Amino acid sequence: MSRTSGTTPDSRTALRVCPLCEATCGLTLTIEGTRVTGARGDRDDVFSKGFICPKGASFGAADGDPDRLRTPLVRRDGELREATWEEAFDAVAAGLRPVVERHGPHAVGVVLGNPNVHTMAGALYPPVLLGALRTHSVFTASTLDQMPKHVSSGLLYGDANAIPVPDLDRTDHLLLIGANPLESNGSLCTAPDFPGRLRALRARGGTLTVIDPRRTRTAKLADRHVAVRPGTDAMLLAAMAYVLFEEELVDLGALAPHVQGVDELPDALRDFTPEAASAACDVDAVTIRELARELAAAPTAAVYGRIGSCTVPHGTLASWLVDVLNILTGNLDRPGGALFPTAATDRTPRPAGPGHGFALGRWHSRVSRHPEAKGELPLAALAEEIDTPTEEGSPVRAVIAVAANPVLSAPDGLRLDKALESLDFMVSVDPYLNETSRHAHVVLPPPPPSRGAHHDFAFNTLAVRNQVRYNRPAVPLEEGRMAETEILARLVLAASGMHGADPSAVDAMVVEGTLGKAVKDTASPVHGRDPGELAAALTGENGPERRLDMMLRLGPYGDGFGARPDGLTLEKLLAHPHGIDLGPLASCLPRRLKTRSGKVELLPGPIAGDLPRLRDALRERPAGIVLVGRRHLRSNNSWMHNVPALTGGSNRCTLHVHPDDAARLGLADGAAVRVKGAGGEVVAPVEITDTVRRGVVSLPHGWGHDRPGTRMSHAALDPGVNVNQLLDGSLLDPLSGTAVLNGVPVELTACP
Ligand SMILES: Nc1nc2c(c(=O)[nH]1)N[C@H]1C(S)=C(S)[C@@H](COP(=O)(O)OP(=O)(O)OC[C@H]3O[C@@H](n4cnc5c(=O)[nH]c(N)nc54)[C@H](O)[C@@H]3O)O[C@H]1N2
Ligand SMILES: Nc1nc2c(c(=O)[nH]1)N[C@H]1C(S)=C(S)[C@@H](COP(=O)(O)OP(=O)(O)OC[C@H]3O[C@@H](n4cnc5c(=O)[nH]c(N)nc54)[C@H](O)[C@@H]3O)O[C@H]1N2
Ligand code: SF4
Ligand SMILES: [Mo]
Repeated sequence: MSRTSGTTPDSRTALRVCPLCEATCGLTLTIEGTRVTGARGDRDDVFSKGFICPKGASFGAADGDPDRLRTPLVRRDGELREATWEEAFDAVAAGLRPVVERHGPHAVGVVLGNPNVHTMAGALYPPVLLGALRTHSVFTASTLDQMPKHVSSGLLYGDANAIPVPDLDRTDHLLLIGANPLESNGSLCTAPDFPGRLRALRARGGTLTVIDPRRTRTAKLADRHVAVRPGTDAMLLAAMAYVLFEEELVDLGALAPHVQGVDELPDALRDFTPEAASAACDVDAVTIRELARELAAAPTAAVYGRIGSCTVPHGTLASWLVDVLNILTGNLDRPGGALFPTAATDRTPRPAGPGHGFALGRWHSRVSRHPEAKGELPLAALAEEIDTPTEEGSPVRAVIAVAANPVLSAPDGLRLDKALESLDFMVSVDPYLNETSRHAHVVLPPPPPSRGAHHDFAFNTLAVRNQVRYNRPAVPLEEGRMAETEILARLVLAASGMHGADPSAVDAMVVEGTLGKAVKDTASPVHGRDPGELAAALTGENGPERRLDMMLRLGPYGDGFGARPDGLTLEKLLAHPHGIDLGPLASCLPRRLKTRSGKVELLPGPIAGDLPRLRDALRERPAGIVLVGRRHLRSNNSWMHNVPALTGGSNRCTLHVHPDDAARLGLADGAAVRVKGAGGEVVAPVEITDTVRRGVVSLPHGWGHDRPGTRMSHAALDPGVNVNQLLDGSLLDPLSGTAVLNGVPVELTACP
């Protein structure tokens, strides 16, 4: 932090990595007193090099939003009232423990939302909470998002978190499926200035192909745009793999000795001829063949799929096929292709060899018997797990929601509203009183981001360049506020019958457990050492910092507690406020594999078992209109519509309709249209645009801020409608439990 001239005498600057999307741009904040009054891109940031987007530039406005809660709220006589932290945690302990004791651990549901991947607290404490509760009722935003990719990675590589990312800066050919990084700034591919990196790809002679039913800003940048019929990418990708075999274009390159199952693939894919896929996908067979040939011919290439390839009926198969294509063309794990990042806080790399593998369906949801995936049940099934009794097992009676707004983010919010209202107890850790937290008995508000320390545990494992950054709080915590790390540590204590204990005990316990395991691990740099001595050597101002120090030192670049003296420590990181660059992505197979065979398992059983369903889909061709989503650069899921600087203009909740469909259905631009789906109906203004293909309409998510009992005054002025009300939660990708949010059949009627 330093003083700057030119503004008021008490103005200064502080560095902070932006938590508002996955790009993790380094910002230089201007701070006057305790207020963040400006944000610009940090030109010295080792990763983002000065890039900033309009959302990052509004960091101060989002941080200083007057509607953010300042004190805990506790429900008394039916009303949420301001309370002290002590009262709030007393109420949490008193609300949760009886539910566990009376109905068992699974009666407590834990709901984790997206912002957890953007906070240190969200990375460090939920695993401890889940470990303490031992509940099977775990629901996260992943089952509205990337769970298909986790399942596919779990099956292929034995590690659900081993997600290859496209080597954006070096690839010659990028095939981008169902992603719109010009609005989203990228996802499962952390890359500050994604748009600039795509332009650089084209400038160096590379090619960009975009597959999307909408002609997005990203598609407009591309060499080729393929407007696929929503929900059919898995068939298109299967047909591309078919062509690779048929035309003898398969070449695994250096990966060949580490892959099993290649020989079984042609038979498994035999029905997916380009001609068969063509009708289902509405992409001509010639184009499908060209896409496959271009991929095989490129010196290096990467296939990358995101939301539009995940939140669809065959999301896991599509996610698997993305990697299959990378593997068959020799592009997995090689520079210019798709590689696994190595984050500074990753576990100690271990020697190659067989691992524990990945299992699906170790337990099932109570009502619809959905299999668990990665320890989670589908968020789309939360409402029924609360409101539907069964002969065996208790319904969910209490909910702990951390940074989650499922009433807007998940299917059928009206049903979820009722279900949450019926709970014995609910606690929300959330800065806002919104559509979901209004149902809580206790709301625990974290301070604004400027008041918290920051490290990207999750996104560094998905970044296009290995690097590490850490920021201490830009502004000190005010009297009466509590860091989110402490809130979650206290929540762990309250949920596990240790209410009132010192929250630092939670960190100490994790440190003891982790170091205890590390010293017994022959691959660890601290093998054989005394864990007590290692714990005493940790630096940091508080528990979370000590845990970060421990992870850095045990990690792949770490000092190994003295074993590699030049290695990374928290102290060293603090001496580099703009971060430390750890180099380009590098090959790491077979070391990274954790499958039982120790190989990439190309055709895993659950995938082979799901292929017949995809084969059946070749013959389906629904006649009606289908709905897809869209994101806007100045928005973020459900919670940023309260920042005036980021609303208005093109950031509106309108239904995009193709001119031909509008004419056929008698819909006028700006007029109201009734949209009806399986879960309900909404009325939205029509926006006629040929950026959507015929037969497809698009409505953004995260809107519908018109419920009573919320406190988001600006968002309520232009509430929009909740697109997820059109869904009834029954449509899922069966392997991953991910809700189908794209390619959903709807009916449109002009409103008089
Ligand atoms: N139809 C449709 N639905 C979708 C999607 C779609 O594409 N189409 N996308 C899906 C995707 S990808 C996702 S990730 C989900 C997101 O679903 P959710 O995670 O449920 O929703 P968010 O709007 O990201 O925000 C969750 C909550 O976090 C709170 N919050 C913000 N910052 C913090 C913080 O620092 N700490 C804490 N404790 N809370 C904070 C917000 O106030 C909000 O209540 O939505 C999904 N829903
Ligand atoms: N500005 C902004 N940035 C965000 C967010 C935000 O809400 N706003 N949310 C963040 C989150 S939580 C996430 S997960 C990421 C998501 O990051 P992206 O995946 O890049 O997000 P989207 O912009 O929704 O892009 C999905 C695209 O898929 C297309 N699509 C829909 N159905 C299909 C289909 O069946 N096939 C194909 N091929 N395409 C299809 C849609 O038209 C859309 O253009 O963005 C993150 N960044
Ligand atoms: S691109 Fe994302 S991380 Fe970068 S400034 Fe914008 S919102 Fe923040
Ligand atoms: Mo997401």
